[in-house]
Amino acid sequence: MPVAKPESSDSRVIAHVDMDCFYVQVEERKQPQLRGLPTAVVQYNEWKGGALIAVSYEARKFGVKRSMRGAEAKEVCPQIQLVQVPVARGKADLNGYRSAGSEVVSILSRRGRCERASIDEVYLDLTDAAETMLAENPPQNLEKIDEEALKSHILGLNNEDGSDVKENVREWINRHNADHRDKLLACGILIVAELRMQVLKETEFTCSAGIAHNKMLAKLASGMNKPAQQTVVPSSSVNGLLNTLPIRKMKQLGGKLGISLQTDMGVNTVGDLLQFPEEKLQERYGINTGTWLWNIARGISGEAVEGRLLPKSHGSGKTFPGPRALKTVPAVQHWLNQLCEELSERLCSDLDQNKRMANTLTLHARAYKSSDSDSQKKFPSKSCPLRYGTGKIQEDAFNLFQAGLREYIGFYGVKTQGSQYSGWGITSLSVSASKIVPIPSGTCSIAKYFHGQSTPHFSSMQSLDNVNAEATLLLPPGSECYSELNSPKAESWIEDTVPDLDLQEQKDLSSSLSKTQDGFTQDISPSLLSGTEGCLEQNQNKQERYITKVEGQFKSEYKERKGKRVKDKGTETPSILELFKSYNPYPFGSSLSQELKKTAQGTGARLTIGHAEENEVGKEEKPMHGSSSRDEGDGRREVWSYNIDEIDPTVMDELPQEIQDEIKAWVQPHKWRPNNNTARRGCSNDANDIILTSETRNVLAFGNLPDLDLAPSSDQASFC
Ligand code: DCP
Repeated sequence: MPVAKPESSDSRVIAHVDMDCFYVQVEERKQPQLRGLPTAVVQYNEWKGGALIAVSYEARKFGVKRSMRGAEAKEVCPQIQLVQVPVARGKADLNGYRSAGSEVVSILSRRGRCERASIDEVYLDLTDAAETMLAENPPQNLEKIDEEALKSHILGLNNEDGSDVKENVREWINRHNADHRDKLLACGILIVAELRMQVLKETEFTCSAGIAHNKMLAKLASGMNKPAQQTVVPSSSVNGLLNTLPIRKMKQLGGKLGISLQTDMGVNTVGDLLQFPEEKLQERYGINTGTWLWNIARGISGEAVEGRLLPKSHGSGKTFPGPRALKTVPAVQHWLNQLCEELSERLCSDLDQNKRMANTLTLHARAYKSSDSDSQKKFPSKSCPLRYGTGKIQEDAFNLFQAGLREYIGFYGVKTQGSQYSGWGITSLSVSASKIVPIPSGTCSIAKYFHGQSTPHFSSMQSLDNVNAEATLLLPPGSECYSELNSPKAESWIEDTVPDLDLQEQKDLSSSLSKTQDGFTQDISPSLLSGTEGCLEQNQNKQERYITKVEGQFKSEYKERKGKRVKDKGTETPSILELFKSYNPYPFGSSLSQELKKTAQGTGARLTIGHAEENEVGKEEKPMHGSSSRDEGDGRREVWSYNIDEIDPTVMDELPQEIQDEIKAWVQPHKWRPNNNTARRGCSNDANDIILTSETRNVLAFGNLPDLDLAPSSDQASFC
């Protein structure tokens, strides 16, 4: 339910910027010969010419609409140019559009707080910039006003008497007797016009904008005059705008609340709400929602522009309508693997570029049962803590799917394995990564981390226990527990996810899915998933430690995925990578390693450090088919498995001297082994492998993690 937020200030200047026929513009930039022609971007499935997802304004003049398929569009506009959306992994690849959106965001954010609301929409809080302009160079003093600003549409400005529209706008901007709020909006007009011109110059994209005192009004205005125009909502025009506006057009009123207002209260336009006292609305919809409704009827909304240039979540999804529904587990697993691979790539680049990590993996699906009395039953969304690495994400997502399917079909009544049709079908699948947080700056460097510790001590059994217990904390979200879904313990790590999308997001999501009912694929834009809540409210400190721990591993994976070899930087301190490549990790000579080995065997936690060529690393990335566990046939489950290139090269130098010495002593003989450039993953008895406990893993890759409030280590046995 929406919550009322009082206006933080009655003099804000907020803009909502929306790109015009965005995907078409991105394609036109790639193929300039398309400019000026009626063009549409179509989905990947070519059936009947593919579903249209973006239509140029030239094509719209012929009556081409997004709801059409290519063949239909050709009927109304034979000369239409149909461009297929880029494809990767058998589905639409939106990366080009995402980065084009980022180009725009980086320009718009130059003048104020900027919130990326979707792949092609941005909110800006320009209050400070407007106040500064008003103080230093007020619009009433301007002799020359930019042409783009003069083309603005100012709601309520009377243009019907045959007067020069641009002249009217100029007068409005230049007014000396305007109140403070209108003067600020006048500044907003100039700033937004300038920004839009900047976007055009630097990206070749046009956009439209709404300028008002709050987000709600700015959003309503931005679509009123498209393409390449801006619309302004002075406070005096708010009632006029809202009075006749259909209630369902308001953000958050597209769903159940809007329906209830229409059917229960007879409210069809926002203006209709004005007749109800606040108390009456509160009585019917609760205090908060009642007040929110009372406010929006008057154009009041205190929602702040969040300073967020990056998406709140990442998602990858695909629909399988009609006969394309997925009807076997292997078919689902195949597509899940594709979606997870894409998700993982995006998580990698987010980490690399923005130093952010996601904490929750969620699987959503839509399904049907062929013989079903309970056809309303929804496929339950499931979440678990997110483990980085494509293989792990694939494995976890598959297990979430299996857990969801068991619940959907009935625990005993379903065969979830094998390729036989079992009476169900999946019509859409998506995976998302949410709860994205910046890596805490203070824990980015292990050296800094150690400096923060009072007793960095690793060799006592006590610290081993701690670390093993930490391993227990980290393991269940991943492989172990999911391999035994029947185990209550295992299932306890998979949480039902009730997507906490706001109503608009739900609407967007459902419309984005339903829009492609007859299409083939539909990618879910990041913003659509932004409200997804995960399951595990981990203590923040634990999360931060977890983040710190996986960062090193993940950075390496990212480098590998990009095909880069980590190179020794000559005169710089030797990297741990090079160290491990030069030494043979066998036999286990030191007391530490023996102790660690013993502990590892006892707990099932082990780390395989080998000498991996890039293609060997690639093996790690291959989708896991069949069993979701990683039993290696020797009764021990592979828990921590790292290839040598997965070790953060900077880590060694940051370790306490005692650990450095011990590790060096322990790996020393390896350098004399022949053939030390290859390693076989998962063969613990192979001489090229090193078996380590989670402590050494932690020490090598991330630093020790003392003082954790952890499950007793005995839990680990039950997982393994
Ligand atoms: N999009 C999509 N599938 C949909 C709707 C939209 O893939 N069902 C993509 C293509 C659009 C982009 O999202 O170009 C932005 O969507 P908008 O709704 O903002 O529409 P456009 O930008 O295409 O046009 P407009 O100028 O009307 O905003």
